[in-house]
Amino acid sequence: MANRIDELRTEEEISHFADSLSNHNCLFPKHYIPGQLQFKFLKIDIDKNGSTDLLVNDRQVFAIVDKGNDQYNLQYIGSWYQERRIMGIDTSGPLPLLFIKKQNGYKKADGPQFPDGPDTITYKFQGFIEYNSAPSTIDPEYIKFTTSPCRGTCPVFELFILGNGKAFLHAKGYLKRIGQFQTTLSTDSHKEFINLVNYINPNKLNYEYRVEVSDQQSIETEIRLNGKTKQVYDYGQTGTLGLQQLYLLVEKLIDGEQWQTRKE
Ligand SMILES: [Ca+2]
Repeated sequence: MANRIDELRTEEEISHFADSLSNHNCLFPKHYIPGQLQFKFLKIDIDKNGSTDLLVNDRQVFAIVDKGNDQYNLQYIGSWYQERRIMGIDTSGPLPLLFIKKQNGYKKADGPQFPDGPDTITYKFQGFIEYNSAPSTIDPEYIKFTTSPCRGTCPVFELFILGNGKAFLHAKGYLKRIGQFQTTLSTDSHKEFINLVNYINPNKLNYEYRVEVSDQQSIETEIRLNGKTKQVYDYGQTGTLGLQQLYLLVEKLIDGEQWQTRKE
């Protein structure tokens, strides 16, 4: 069935549609090309669910994904600090693969230009993620997340999740509940969590990621999986697309699970 993306024809129509989905007011660099809006875009079914989605490969690289019921998600590939560029697309497999170049560091005119080299990503777990052709299905023994305070209102917490789905939360600041809590993750949440942890392939991650900009929050992730412990320090919380997905899931678990106050 046709959707609103099928109806988009021109750059102007796409930019208006994207702006209506975004709080950003600088999605397109209008001031770089006065009076003329030009960017590369592609209509593609990025999640292979039968409905057309849109990829835009410009100063901001993003997709607009049809979520059904006339709802659309704007999904950035990269961030303001870490630019990506789509270099090619392979649609021969079950899900399209995007070949990208990524930049590491703060985006500025005299900054580094894509020193990190190529990567392959796909759309999975409701977002973009580094492609893993053979994810394992091992239950992690535990995972621990620790966030640092920041100058603003970043949530400060320690979250400890055991392989059996039991979770312990020490909520320290800027969360709707403060204190010590525990829960057992719902079956769906637990399964989603384990699938994502396996998909990001923790042992292949760097020990440290860092954005070159001040006043960001850091998060430390410690994963015990398949007899190995991996620690990842991520200043700026944009280390990889997979880690970003994991942090979003952590946010969802803290907000959405039924937490009970923990008695000492
Ligand atoms: Ca689709």
